[in-house]
Amino acid sequence: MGIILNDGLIAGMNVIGVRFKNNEVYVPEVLIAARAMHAGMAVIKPLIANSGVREKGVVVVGTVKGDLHDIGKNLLGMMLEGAGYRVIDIGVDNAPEKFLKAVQEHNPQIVGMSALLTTTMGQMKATIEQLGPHKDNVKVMVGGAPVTQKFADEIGADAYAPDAATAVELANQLLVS
Ligand code: B1M
Repeated sequence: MGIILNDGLIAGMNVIGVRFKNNEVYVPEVLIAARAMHAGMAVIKPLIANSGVREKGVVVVGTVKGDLHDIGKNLLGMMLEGAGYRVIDIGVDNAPEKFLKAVQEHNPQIVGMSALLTTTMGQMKATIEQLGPHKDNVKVMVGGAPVTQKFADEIGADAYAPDAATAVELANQLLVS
């Protein structure tokens, strides 16, 4: 299972990421690769479910209000699922109230917010504020191209991950902290 996921699907996505950065492929190819990864994950999902991997915890993931970018967030969700988490994906363009509703409804250990625009990053702070007292019971992780560790510290997030693989490692650490 790990070989299919790590050496196949994720390795392929990493190749696309590098080529995209080098302007060797463009948005359509990135979208095609993301779709292929989704299709591959759908095939191996039942195997993950039956492989005896114990559910580690529940993670709510979503892109913040005003932001429609979801490729990175989807990749994060897939990698978390592959690592044994139950992922509640609330999609894109989520107002702080929507994150709060998802936290109340699903009682996750971690809520993960993604933002790809400098203009939408601020919604992460607004969401943490909206969580209010619920923030004591859930760890908040943030990520996305414009987000930095400094920004995460400033808004009171519990963790910042520059990529999906690091996000999974940090999720594991957050559960024991
Ligand atoms: Co947009 N876009 N886009 N775009 N887009 C960027 C982000 C931009 C940097 C392009 C540029 O100008 N160079 C720029 C933002 C500038 C800025 O604010 N600094 C930009 C812009 C301006 C816009 C529009 C405003 C363009 C316009 O309409 N004028 C518009 C905004 C729409 C909106 O959201 N309201 C727009 C629209 C779009 C498309 C719809 C065409 C499409 C999105 C399709 C989709 O997502 N379904 C799109 C795309 C594809 C991009 C680029 C080209 C690629 C983003 C991507 O998917 N990367 C992007 C340029 C770039 O990044 N080079 C760009 C691949 C993906 C795997 O990486 O999402 O970074 P990424 O995720 C990584 C990490 O960031 C991290 O892990 C992932 C994998 O390792 N990560 C997390 C992400 N979330 C995380 C959460 C975590 C932890 C890690 O914890 C919770």
